[in-house]
This record gives sequence, structure tokens and C-alpha cells, in this order.
Amino acid sequence: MLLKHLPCIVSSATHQIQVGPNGQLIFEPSTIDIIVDDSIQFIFTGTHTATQASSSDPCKRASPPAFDFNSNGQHTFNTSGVFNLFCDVGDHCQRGMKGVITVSSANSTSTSNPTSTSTSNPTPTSSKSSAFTKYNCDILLTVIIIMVVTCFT
Ligand SMILES: [Cu+2]
Repeated sequence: MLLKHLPCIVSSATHQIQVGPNGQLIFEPSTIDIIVDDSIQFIFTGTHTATQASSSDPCKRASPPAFDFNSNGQHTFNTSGVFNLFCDVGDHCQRGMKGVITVSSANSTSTSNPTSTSTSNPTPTSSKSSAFTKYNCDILLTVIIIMVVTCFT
């Protein structure tokens, strides 16, 4: 049946990275795996930046950086790849304020669970919407089926 092959609308996800939570010189999480068209929302506490670093030097600015925030903001990753992330304030990066954002292509089926190495209270930092997306797809397909059936009867 043709309907089986209709593409579903896949909505992208937004993930959060805390920038300097609790006065610490860290990104939390410091590593994150997302897929193309997902967004990262940077939530700032204190004076920091969330800047793309050079691929060769994790404490040096990329030229030009694809993202460079000094307050709350959101960036959508439209291409796959590995993006180094660092804070360009003082010696924060040298003191460990850096991270890695890995963007996989959308046809990858893996949904990686970020392994938590945090010592603080685990707080959910990403909102997954896969269940919601599936629900939307089911509704969409149902509506299409009803329309088709209506047309041919
Ligand atoms: Cu900083």
C-alpha cells in the first residue's frame, strides 16, 4: 500500500547546555551527541562565552566561529561534524571550560544516551520529543488515510 511509504514529518530536538552552572568553569553536559537540524540552547550563569573552538586547538576560536554566545542563546546545527566548544573568557578554557558537540546526519538511527560523569545532582538537560513525533506521524497518516478513503468512496 502506497501510504506506508509516505514520509513522516520529523521534528528536530532542542538540547540544553548549561554554561558555568553553580559558578563552576564547566559546560554541562560537556559532551553531547545530536543530529542535524537539532538545536543547542545555551543557558548562562555568570560571565562566560559559548564559542566554537578551532578543530586543532580546543582553546582557540574557530575562524570564524559558527556560534559565539555571551548570554543565553540558541544555535541550530545544519551540518554534521564535530564542533569543539569553549569559553573565551580569561583562562576558563585552560581550566577545563570546554566541550564537544557531535552532530550526526539525520538518517542515523542511533539515539545515544549521554553518559553522565557529573558529580552534581543529575538534572534532565535535554528534552526528547521522539514520542511526540511518533504521535504526530500517526495522526498525520490517519488523516491522510481518511482523506484518501473519502475521495474514493
Ligand atoms: Cu568561562
